[in-house]
Amino acid sequence: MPASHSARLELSTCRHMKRSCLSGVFVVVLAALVSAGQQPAAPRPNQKQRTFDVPTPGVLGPLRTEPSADRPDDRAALLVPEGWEYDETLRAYYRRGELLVRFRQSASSTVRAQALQSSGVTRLAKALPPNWELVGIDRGKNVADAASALSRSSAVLEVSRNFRFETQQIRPNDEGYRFQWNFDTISLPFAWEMSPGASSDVIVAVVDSGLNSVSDTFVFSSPIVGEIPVRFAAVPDLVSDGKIVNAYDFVYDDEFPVDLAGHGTHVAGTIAQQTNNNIGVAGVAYNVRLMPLKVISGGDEVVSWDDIFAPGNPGGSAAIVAQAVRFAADNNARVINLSLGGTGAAPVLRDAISYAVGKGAFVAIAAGNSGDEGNPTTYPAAYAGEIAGAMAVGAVNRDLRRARYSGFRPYVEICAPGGEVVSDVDFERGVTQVGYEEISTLSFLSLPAKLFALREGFRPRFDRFELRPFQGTSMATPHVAGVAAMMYSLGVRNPAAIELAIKRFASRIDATPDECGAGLVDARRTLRGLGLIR
Ligand SMILES: [Ca+2]
Ligand SMILES: [Ca+2]
Repeated sequence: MPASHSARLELSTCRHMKRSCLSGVFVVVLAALVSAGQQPAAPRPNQKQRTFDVPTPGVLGPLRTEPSADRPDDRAALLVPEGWEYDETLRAYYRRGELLVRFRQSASSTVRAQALQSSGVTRLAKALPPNWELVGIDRGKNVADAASALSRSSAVLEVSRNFRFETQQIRPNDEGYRFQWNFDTISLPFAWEMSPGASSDVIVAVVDSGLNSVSDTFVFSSPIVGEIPVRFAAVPDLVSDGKIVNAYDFVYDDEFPVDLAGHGTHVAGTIAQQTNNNIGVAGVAYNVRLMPLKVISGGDEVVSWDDIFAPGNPGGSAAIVAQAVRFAADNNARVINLSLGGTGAAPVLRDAISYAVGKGAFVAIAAGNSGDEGNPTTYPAAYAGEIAGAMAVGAVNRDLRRARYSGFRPYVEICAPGGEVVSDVDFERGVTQVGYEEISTLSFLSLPAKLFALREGFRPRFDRFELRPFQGTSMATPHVAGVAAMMYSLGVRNPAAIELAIKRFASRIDATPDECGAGLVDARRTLRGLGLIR
């Protein structure tokens, strides 16, 4: 058996639509076009030039469909739960007919009893701090009258209503947060109390299809279609000053890992989307810095835009992914996200991951999307079981069952929400993040149609964005990467210790160990379990 085929890895997004009519026959068409030399230009392959064009800011468009019902705002409707009153000025609930009274230390029990009786209240036995009593207003008496009567008593120091307190989970105000069931599922709002979005000293490398960190036009020089200018924009609600470090494009060998697929953008968003800023959606570890490393081209297309602009590019090969993983570790990435996989063994990638873990980086790896297609062994996920500090992540749907596509094998160590959608606007069941407005990327076209469109002067553009509900173990993986970043920011810096804690404090769900390993990642229990509450 040959020792080192260079296996091609694929992104682990699983779109609801079956692969379009692209097939080997069109790849042959492409090859024929190349060999026929229909374009005279023969620039160097895999090259793109930044133009320093007039910057065009990215636009985050509106939702494509009406969402289903909003979370009801009981307060706005002034629905008051049984036994409580609502103070509109304070915007606070308090127990109906109850007051808390603090007596002077010197007041005898007889004096106290007299004060209560004359104020029309009765002591409710509770073990409160010394000198405090909880009292109930006697039937037919008025609360305000009772409170002022108590206040006038020389035995009484303070009177207050018995207000209600709530858990201080942070519910972000991002308008699309209502779609992020996946964050509630892993108890992220509670975990944010302990680590609000991790911290900027943690760098998370996203080894994927890229991420636009600049707004500009790049000219691709393709031996098939000549020079094609393509517009990109920095991803809105994600890219900001100082957020991106050591970005690199291993496919084109330059510092601009522009995303022509939308996958890397979506995955990076789950990790670090700007949060609590009123727009778009939220991210798990929203304060981290991102290191986008482009190693792979399109999503589920056989021939992606990258394959047209840079035919023969090595994107997705085990070697290029291994190179990026090593680069991440050497440049201080503390967490590495690998939302990719394939059925070819890649020992070089096993060693790259071990190398990264040895340098102190935690690695999250997609378990693979072929659970309902023969459930083959998927790499590099299959290596995770033997590496303490690298975890293979399976996907659950909104019902907390294994998503039908999620690979189930003994190497699956943990699950996270990956979604399971019925359409590409299924915000209720998908993992929602910022992606491209698909129509402007023209990526839905078949290969011949793409080539035709280019010749007719149409250009794909990557500067228009909208919220996209995706599904896949690709979408599950960044949840675990984000939780690892939160742990790291709280001082847990050993990848093996991070893996151990994530497993130990996972929630049990209705899944076998092959399906979900230790269970469903639980951000709150994991952080709390480490005694990290401040
Ligand atoms: Ca946001
Ligand atoms: Ca492991």
